Amino acid sequence: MACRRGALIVLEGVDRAGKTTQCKKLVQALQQSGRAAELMTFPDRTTTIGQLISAYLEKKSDLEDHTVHLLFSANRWEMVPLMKKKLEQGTTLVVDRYAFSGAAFTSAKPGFSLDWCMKPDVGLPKPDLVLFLQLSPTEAALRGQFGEERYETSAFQKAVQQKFEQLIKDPSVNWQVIDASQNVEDVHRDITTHSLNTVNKAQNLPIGEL
Ligand code: DGP
Ligand code: NA
Ligand code: NA
Repeated sequence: MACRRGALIVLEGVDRAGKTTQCKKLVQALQQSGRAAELMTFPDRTTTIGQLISAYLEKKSDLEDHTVHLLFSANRWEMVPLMKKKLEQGTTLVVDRYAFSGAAFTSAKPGFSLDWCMKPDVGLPKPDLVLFLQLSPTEAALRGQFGEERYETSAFQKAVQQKFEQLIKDPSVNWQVIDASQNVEDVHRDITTHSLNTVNKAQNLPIGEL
C-alpha cells in the first residue's frame, strides 16, 4: 500500500461499561501521539435512518424487530464510503459500537439467532481490533439507574451480555477483553496499549471485510 492507512478500532460492551468516555479519551491519546484519529458512533442518530432508530429507542415509535435490525445495519452501511475514505487517508477511526452490538442486542430478543443477526453486516469493513469492555451486570447496576430508553432494563442487559460472551469466542475477529471494573485511567491505559499496537500493525495491511 502506497500510503499508510488508519486502523479501525471498535469499542463494544453492555450499556454503562464506559465505552463513550473511553472512545473520547482514546481519540485524544492517539492525536497526542501524533496520529490522525476520529470518533464515530453507532447508531449515528443524525441521518434520516438514524432518526428512525432514535425515535424507536426513545419509544416515540414502534418498529417490527427484523425491520429495526435492518435499519441499524443500514445505518452502518451508509457510513462505509466515509469510513473507507478516512482509513485510506491515514485516519484511525475509533468507533463506539458496531455490528457486534447489532448482533448482541437483536439476538437477545426471542426468536433471533446470532447467525441471522450477523448476516446484514457481512461485508462491512472489518475492525482491526475490537475492545470488549467487560463489566458484570452486578457491577453495571452499581453505576446507577438505567435511563428511559428501550433495552435499558437489567433483564435485557443480562441477555445482551450473554450474547457478547458468545461473540467474543469468534477467533476470526481480533477481540481484546478489557476489565471495565477498573478505574477510568487504568481502563484507558489498557485500551491505549492495545490500540497503539494495532495502529502500527494495521498500516501495512489491506482493510478486511466482516
Ligand atoms: P447508545 O447510543 O450507544 O446508547 O446506543 C443506543 C442503544 O441501541 C443501546 O441500548 C444499544 C442499542 N444498539 C446499538 N446498536 C444496535 C444495533 O445494531 N441493533 C440493536 N438492536 N440495538 C443496537
Ligand atoms: Na444507551
Ligand atoms: Na454510547
